[in-house]
Amino acid sequence: MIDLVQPLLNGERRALARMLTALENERPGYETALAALYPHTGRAWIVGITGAPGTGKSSLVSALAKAYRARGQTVAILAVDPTSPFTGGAILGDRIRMRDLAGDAGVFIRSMATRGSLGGLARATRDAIRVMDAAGFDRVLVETVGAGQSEIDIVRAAYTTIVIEAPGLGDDVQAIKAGILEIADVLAVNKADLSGADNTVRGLRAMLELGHPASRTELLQHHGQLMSVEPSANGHNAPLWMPPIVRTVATNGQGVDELLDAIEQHREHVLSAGLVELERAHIEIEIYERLRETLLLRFLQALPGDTLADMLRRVQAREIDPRGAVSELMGLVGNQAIG
Ligand SMILES: Nc1nc2c(ncn2[C@@H]2O[C@H](COP(=O)(O)OP(=O)(O)OP(=O)(O)O)[C@@H](O)[C@H]2O)c(=O)[nH]1
Ligand SMILES: [Mg+2]
Repeated sequence: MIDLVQPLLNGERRALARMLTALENERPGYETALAALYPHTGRAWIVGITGAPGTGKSSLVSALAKAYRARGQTVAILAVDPTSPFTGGAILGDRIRMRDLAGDAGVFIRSMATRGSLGGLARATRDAIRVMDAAGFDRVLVETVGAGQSEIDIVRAAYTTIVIEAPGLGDDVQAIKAGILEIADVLAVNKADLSGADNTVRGLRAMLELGHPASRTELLQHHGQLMSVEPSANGHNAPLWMPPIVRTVATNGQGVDELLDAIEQHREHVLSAGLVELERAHIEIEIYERLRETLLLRFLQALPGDTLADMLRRVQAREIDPRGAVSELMGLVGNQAIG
């Protein structure tokens, strides 16, 4: 695997593709190669695109990629599908949708489906983003479907998150999970050519005004304008970002330039408000997750035979309470599990 590192850094697509396959399949040696690539990461701007099935994520991602190419920037696209057990039909559809990007050396497209656990997918996604970053792409666009914890986990690796809504999916705006709205840096109302788009925009605006942190914080008079503020680490008050709502028609490109502008404005905002802090927060989350996983694994490996099964039975039989069970298990394994 390690021999893929240099060609990948030189921008060889085959090396990039092989590295992504290696990390997806956890092929021996992939971790060493990832570690060698890590110092070359931190340059790409990572954009997460999420939303309910069929809202037009893939169409919008390929339209965005085209718009970025028109501005001279290179783009890698990672389509993550937590619902599909293997690379199946949905991905084939995406291939067709993204066909007009084929043959452009400034665009790289890759899809990834669930292998084992969702946690495993989130980890593989992070790694794949890093590999694309190291390969030198200016922007990495990560598409993920759904509504729940899985895409929130995936989107945590992004610097700018776009949440896509569309009218006419029977998906009432009121039903949007507050959680998904809270992770949005930019809201796109796609399929703006369909009737009902105005309602979707209105609903989103109402929810934003009610629920967004930028509208909850104190409003200060600043340069003759009302804006909300948050204290930043350097002691200055940086303006809070209020997610803009952009109407798009992915199928004809309408609004796509505006969406791209909104992403770039958010990027400027993050760069001026402190990318260092955002990155530190991402790293902290990742390290905690990896530690938790590693420690748990070691602990379970250190437990003798059916101790755990036996303990579960005793808890169910009310012989011991769950807290007592954990404490007894800890006593059994002691420090050798984490040594
Ligand atoms: N009328 C209209 N149709 C659109 C628009 N954008 C996408 N579509 C259509 O909506 C359907 C779904 O588009 P996709 O881009 O596959 O949506 P997606 O969110 O990636 O779907 P999944 O990945 O399956 O969740 C396709 O038939 C598109 O042609 C739009 O702006 N207007
Ligand atoms: Mg899609």
